[in-house]
Formats: sequence, C-alpha cells, structure tokens
Amino acid sequence: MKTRRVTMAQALIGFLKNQYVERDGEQHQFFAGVLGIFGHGNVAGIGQALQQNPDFPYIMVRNEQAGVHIASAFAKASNRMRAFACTSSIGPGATNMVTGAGLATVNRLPVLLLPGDIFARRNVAPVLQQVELPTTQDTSVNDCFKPVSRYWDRIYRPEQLITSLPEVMRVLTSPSDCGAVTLALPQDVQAEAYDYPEELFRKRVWLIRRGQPDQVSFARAVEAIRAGKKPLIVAGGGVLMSEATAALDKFVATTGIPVAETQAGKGSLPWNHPQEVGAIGSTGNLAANHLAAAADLVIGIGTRYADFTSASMTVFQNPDVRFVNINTAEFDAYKVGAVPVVADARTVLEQLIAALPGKRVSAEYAAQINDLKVKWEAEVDRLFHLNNPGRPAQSEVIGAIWEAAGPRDMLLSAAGSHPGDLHKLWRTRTPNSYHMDYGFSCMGYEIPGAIGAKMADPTREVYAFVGDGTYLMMPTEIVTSVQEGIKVIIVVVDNHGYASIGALSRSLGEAGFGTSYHLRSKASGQLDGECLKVDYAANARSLGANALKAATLDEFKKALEEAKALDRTTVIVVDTDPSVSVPGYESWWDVVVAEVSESESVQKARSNYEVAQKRERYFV
Ligand SMILES: Cc1ncc(C[n+]2csc(CCOP(=O)(O)OP(=O)(O)O)c2C)c(N)n1
Ligand SMILES: [Mg+2]
Repeated sequence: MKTRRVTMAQALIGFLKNQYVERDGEQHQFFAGVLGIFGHGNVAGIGQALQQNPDFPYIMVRNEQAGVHIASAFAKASNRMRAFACTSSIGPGATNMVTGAGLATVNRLPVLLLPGDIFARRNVAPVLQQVELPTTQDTSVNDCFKPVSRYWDRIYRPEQLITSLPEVMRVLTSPSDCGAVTLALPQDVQAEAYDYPEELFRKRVWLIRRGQPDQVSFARAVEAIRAGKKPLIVAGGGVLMSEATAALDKFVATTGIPVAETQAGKGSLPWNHPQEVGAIGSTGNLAANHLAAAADLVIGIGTRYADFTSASMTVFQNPDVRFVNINTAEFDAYKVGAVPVVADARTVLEQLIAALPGKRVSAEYAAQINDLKVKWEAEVDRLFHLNNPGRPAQSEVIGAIWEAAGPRDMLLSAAGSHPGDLHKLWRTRTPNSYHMDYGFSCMGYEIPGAIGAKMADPTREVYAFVGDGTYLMMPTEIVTSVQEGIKVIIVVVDNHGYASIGALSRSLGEAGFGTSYHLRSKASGQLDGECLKVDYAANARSLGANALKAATLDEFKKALEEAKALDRTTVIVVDTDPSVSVPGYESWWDVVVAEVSESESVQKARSNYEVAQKRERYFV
C-alpha cells in the first residue's frame, strides 16, 4: 500500500481539500475552507496544516460561535452544496461553537466542527482550559457537542481519521441527516505523524441523492390529493434545499393548490404567483391562516411542523383534515399522522404532476384564494406606507428595504420582532433571497450570517436586518467583513431594547419587565430610570464599517442608496417607533402564563390563555 507520512491535522486538511459533491450532474468542491481562531489547542496541529496548504483558505474570525454562523449561512445559501469547517482551540474556544452547532443542526445545515481537545496522552493533565472531572478522564467539554451534532467522534489515534472521515462526509452530504458534525481533536494527536494510505487523499465525489418515493406511499398520497376539496401546501425549507421551486410552480399552476410558506420555505414561489398565499402560522397572514383553518388536506413539503408553523397546533381546524408529508427525513415525514412520502421534494413533485392529470381545485376555492390574496397584498401595501408621523414604523423600514433591493438581493435575519414582521411582509421575488434562521432564532446570527451568505453568492447585495439588542450581542464580525473585503449592508433598528420580548411580556401580563434599555433608577432600584443611549453608528465605525444614521423614513431611504453605492460593509442605524407594530392575524403561540400570581394582569392573561389553549389539536 502506498502511504504518505503526514500529521493527523495535515491528513485531515489533505482529505477535506479533495471532497466534492454532485447533484443533477453538477459538481462542486464541498469545502470552501476553514473558519476559526487559533489557540494552543489547534495552532500546532490544524494551524500548521493550514499554513502548509495555502490553496485551502483560512478565514480568521472574532468569535468561534460567529464562525459557525458564517459556515451555516454559507451552507444554507449554497443549498447545502458547499460547506465550511470550523477550527477552535480547546475549552472556551470549543464551547463557543456549541450554540452555532445547535443552529446548524436545527436548520439541517452541514457544518464541520473541529474543536481542539485535551491531551490524549494525559500525563501533563490538567492542561490549560481543561475542565477536570474527578469521575472520569474520558470526558472533556467537547462532549457538550453530542446533543447538537448529527455525528460526533474523538480522534485519539491518528489512524482513526481513516474510518471517521467517510462517516463525516456521509452525514454532511445526507439530505435528511445533515447538521453539525463534530470531530474532537486532542491537541497532541493533531501533531502526531502517521503513514496514511495514499487513497485517503484522492478526489472523491459524493452524490447528493434524489430519493425516489415508495410506490405504495406515493399511490396513497395521490389518492388523498385527488380527494382533497380544500387542499393547502405548506412549503418548508426542503423545497428550497431540493431546488424544487420550478417543479412546485408547475404543480400548483396546473392544480390551483395554494401554497403557504414557513419561515424556512419562504421564497418557494415568488410573492406575486397566483397560488402563493404567504406566511402561515403564528407569524402568518390572514390569507394563509384562513385557508389552513379550513383545509381538508395539508401537503407538507420539506417542513418539520415547528410550533410557529402550526401556530402551536391550532392553525389546522378542519375536523376532517388529513396530511400528506413529502420529506427526505423519515422523522418529519411521519409527523401529524400523515401519509408519509419519504423522498426528495423535486422528484415527488415532478411525479405528482404526471400522476394527477385533470386535478384542479374548484372555481369557488380558486376565487376564495384570489380574494384572500388581493386583500392581503392591500394590507402589506398599507403597512409599507403608513406615513407614521416622526420616526418610521418597522413595517415602513421593511418596505423601504424591499423597494431598494433588487430581485436577487437577500434579506437575512434571525431573532427579535423582525422575523415575524418579515415573514408576513417581505415580498420574496426569487428563491433564496429571503434567509431566516427561525429554527434556532439565534440573536447574533445576522451579521456573521450575512457574511456567509455573501460569500456563497457575491453577486447579491445582502441586507442583515438586526435589532439593537441583537447588534450588541455580536457586532464583532464586522471586523472580519472588512478584513476579507466582504461587503454587507447591516440595518440596525434602534427601538431601545428587546421590543419583541417586551410585547410578549405585556401579553402575559408582565408589563414588559426587564426588556427595555433604561438606567437603573436610584429611586426605585429598578431598570426604569432614564433612557439608556448607545451609539451604534460610532460602534460600527470603530470596527471599520461605514456608518449612517437615519431619523426619518426619507433619511433611511437615502442611506440605503448610499450604502448600495459603497463597497465596504455599511451599517445604517434607524430609530423606529416602538409603539407601532405589525398586528397578528388570527394566530397564536403557546407561551404558558403563570398559573398562580399576585398580579391581576397575570391572572387575566392566564384566563385568556386557558381559553386559547383549548384550540390546540392532536393529529395522530
Ligand atoms: C441568543 C439569544 N438569546 C435570547 C433570545 C431571546 N430573544 C428573542 S428576541 C429577543 C430580543 C431581541 O431584541 P432586538 O434585537 O433589539 O429586537 P427587537 O425585539 O427589539 O425587535 C430576545 C432576548 C434569543 N432569541 N437568542
Ligand atoms: Mg430592539
């Protein structure tokens, strides 16, 4: 056997460089490089190997969590055809990545995590940053990655790489099982040499399968769809990941079946497509939620039926509702008592077109869909142009970005009041131009996420929509964007605190306690003193970005045009009116109110809660 004597870290990088994926005859180099920060746990191993491989890019980040977010957004914006590996030192560098791993795994995004680990040799333990356990020497902080990884391994001996790496690739390229993959790399083993088989370094192409449906399940799905009088498609992220948007368009254009979208599935059809009825669920609109309430057949495509999609299991109210689920993941296909079609979305949609000739919704249903859609679009127009006196409302800010953005430009967000408003209001024009993490809804994803998305497709302008609270959690990758010359536009909505949680708190009878930015008052001892002022523009400027401030809607529109013309990351800070929010549209989200309390407002919220909760249903 021909061998190559290299260190474990050199072997790992040598392997990663040569992995490719293929789908529909197209090939891509899978790994775009490595993101991370060096410390003693990886500098001599992975760091040395990267230095020796200048053709495999290394990108320095400011926070390991942010590095994983960049990787997740990159993978999502590439429809999972490309990915990054993330390297960290041991201890805190590694645990910083755990949150990022949760986000990647919830959203089913391939990200390879390479945390450094404590010495396998053990004689010098405890090493710097090692959390010692008196009960075992076989555990390190890297065991924290287990519940947030789809595959986890620790490489105690250099030759273990040879059997671990194919498993890593199997999971990262699986359409159903992908997520974060963790290889914990003890720092001494990273630098150890071994005679690796030359075969390990050959170019290898992994086929991304388009799974075919089982014949019997497919026939049952066809039968259910044929019988459905008021069908509704719920399009989830799987539609986009499978690149099934054209097939979906064709299927619904011929059948007339309306399409509601989850956060991850938004953009499955363009906003002005006659069958597109927009956002469903807790952050849904009146058109989609009305149709869902009456639907006798729900066809879930690539959705995991998260609580925001199902409005905590209240959105489907027809007593006879049945479900057909098309999903690559068996786990999701079997949810809500559905007829499960475990297969690729595009493949199944193409076969459904052929299997359902003549299927067309009734003229009455078609008219209802059209009527609801026209009314909803009028509501969006109203919210985009409220003419709010003084500071703009958030919906006007969204409208202004939408008007400034080109059809392929991307809007990216994750947490705060924006995801709900954007789910309802953003008029997605092309697939993948709406990018939301609402699986983990992780404050701090937005700025690194925008960088990752921009790297995946530099021809798009990427707008990160960020709250003031979220900005403070993770502004630091602005530095990375400047260092790497990756321009993004960051819109910071300053509403002086956690407005979304403030509104939630008020709805639970808690008067917004602990959610707005006020100084601690000497008189009351509470956070109800003067308004806390933070200069976000000055902060952004100090990190190397251009920064613009807008006090009115007109100033904001001008700032957007200026930001578009600039070639460096630009932050626009806009003060909004927190008293004007986008309403809810017959939706609900189950957040349990205290069962007993001394507060009258909490007691009242509890009795409302008990009434509303009765609408929750089981589908078995
Ligand atoms: C990492 C993380 N911590 C806490 C939360 C809970 N949370 C959701 S939204 C939110 C407030 C966000 O504030 P901001 O970014 O200013 O947006 P706003 O609510 O004001 O629109 C919080 C604390 C979260 N989603 N992520
Ligand atoms: Mg805020």
